[in-house]
Amino acid sequence: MVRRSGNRPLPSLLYAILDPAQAEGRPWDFILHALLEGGARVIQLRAKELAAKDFLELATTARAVTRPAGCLLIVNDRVDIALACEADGVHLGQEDLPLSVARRLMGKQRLIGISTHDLGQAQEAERGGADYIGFGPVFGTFTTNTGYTSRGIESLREICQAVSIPVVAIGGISEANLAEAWEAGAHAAAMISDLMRADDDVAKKVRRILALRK
Ligand code: TZP
Ligand code: MG
Repeated sequence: MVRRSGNRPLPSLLYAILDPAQAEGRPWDFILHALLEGGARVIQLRAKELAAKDFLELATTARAVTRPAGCLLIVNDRVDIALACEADGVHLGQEDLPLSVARRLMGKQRLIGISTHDLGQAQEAERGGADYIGFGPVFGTFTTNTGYTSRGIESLREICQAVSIPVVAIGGISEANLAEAWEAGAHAAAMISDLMRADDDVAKKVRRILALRK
């Protein structure tokens, strides 16, 4: 496990989400290496369309390269796969395993992030012992149908003020607008499509993003 330091469970302003289904045919391992080369130090694996054994294979390969790079690996949705590949954490939505059950399975050392869409869910996740929350969709997104309208930057600001665990902004975040999310108080900004479908070099994109806040 990559150790986290003190009360900073997410050691990066960028929370990169690697989702092979959003990569428009680009090989996922190529994108993974580019993310690491660019300096991504938190990567979530999201693979809703993959069978468990294929997801595990992907996660195990990702673990082998993220560990030496000092990059946190978070598995989306699946506690079993997170444990099996020795990920640093799991990210759960409102319809996934309850936080209390996930904590029992994951233990105290591994991270648990919870997707939230309003103040009540954010506060509940914090009370329940989540290490961080995702909040969104902040902006419009075509990547997934969350069933929620865009929450906007002012709601993000409100959430960031209301909870003391890190907030990861998600939904329609791009290189062009992620500074707005940081400015609103988000600890990190999560990106799927803007990274997966980058026209230019993904490593260069990550470098440019991280340089925005140096
Ligand atoms: N949860 C809320 S919005 C979203 C998820 C998984 C999708 C984010 O994808 P993108 O491409 O960064 O808008
Ligand atoms: Mg989920």
